[in-house]
Amino acid sequence: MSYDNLKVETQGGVGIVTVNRPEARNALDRKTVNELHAALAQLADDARVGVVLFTGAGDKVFVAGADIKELRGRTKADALARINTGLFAAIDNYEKITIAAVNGFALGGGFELALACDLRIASTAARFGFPETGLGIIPGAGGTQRLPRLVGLGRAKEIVLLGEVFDAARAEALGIVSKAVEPDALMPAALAMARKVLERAPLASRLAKITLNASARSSLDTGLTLEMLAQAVTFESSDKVEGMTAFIEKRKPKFTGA
Ligand code: CO8
Repeated sequence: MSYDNLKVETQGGVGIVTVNRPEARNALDRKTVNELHAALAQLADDARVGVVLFTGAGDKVFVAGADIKELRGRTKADALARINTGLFAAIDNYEKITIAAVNGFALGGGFELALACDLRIASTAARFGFPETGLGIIPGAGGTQRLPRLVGLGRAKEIVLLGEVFDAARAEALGIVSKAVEPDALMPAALAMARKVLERAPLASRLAKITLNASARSSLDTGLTLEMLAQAVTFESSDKVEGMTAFIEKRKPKFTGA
């Protein structure tokens, strides 16, 4: 596959998707959104890939949100067609584990892209914020829903209603990112995070992601039932036998995902 606005590569079991529109500070226009869908499909089909990592090209910007020049002409029909929300729902529900390596400004839709990922790590150069209310819109691609689930309603209201841009240290203190590292250390640290995921049983990780996501979307009883059913699946898996046998035999497990 070839892309105009993305770089897509694989390293070990990690698919690395770099948003690359420097002239627009990596803003997400319709074409980039379509390319991100295509990249997700390509990496979903690649059996070698277990983790997909998103980052931005350059050292200043992760993703500067939606393309404002394009967004200005959008209508309610476009919003109802889920152009933006559909992408982040696809990432949230993606069958592989996702990591946002936030290398710079993550504003508006860029912040929402990071929020849709399973794990987030930032460079100390990263900056986060929702400028939307200053543009006459709301963070409407998950921002008003995923952020409060992560940081609580009070903090989310402060971030959305004041629209202030905040740094990586505050993002770390709020639990938005796991940690903030020096810019040069970001990709090595993000890849190390990916490798930790890859060492674990893929089916178990996938089922854990599904049940964790459900915790924010369903009642406790429904979530606990789903958890029980997911565990029933792991109990019948080869990876469960391998994981426990390896523990007893004092060796590293060799998981197959089955
Ligand atoms: N859209 C379109 N063009 C942009 C965007 C953007 N979001 N951000 C920057 N650009 C363009 C500028 O217009 C400028 O173009 P030109 O050279 O033709 O004048 C060029 O990039 C450089 O911009 P700056 O000079 O501002 O660059 P700086 O390095 O000084 O600043 C910033 C970088 C801080 C990122 C700054 O550009 C900025 O604040 N950008 C706007 C950020 C913003 O308001 N984002 C929110 C947009 S609304 C949104 O995201 C709704 C969410 C929808 C979900 C989308 C999911 C698919």
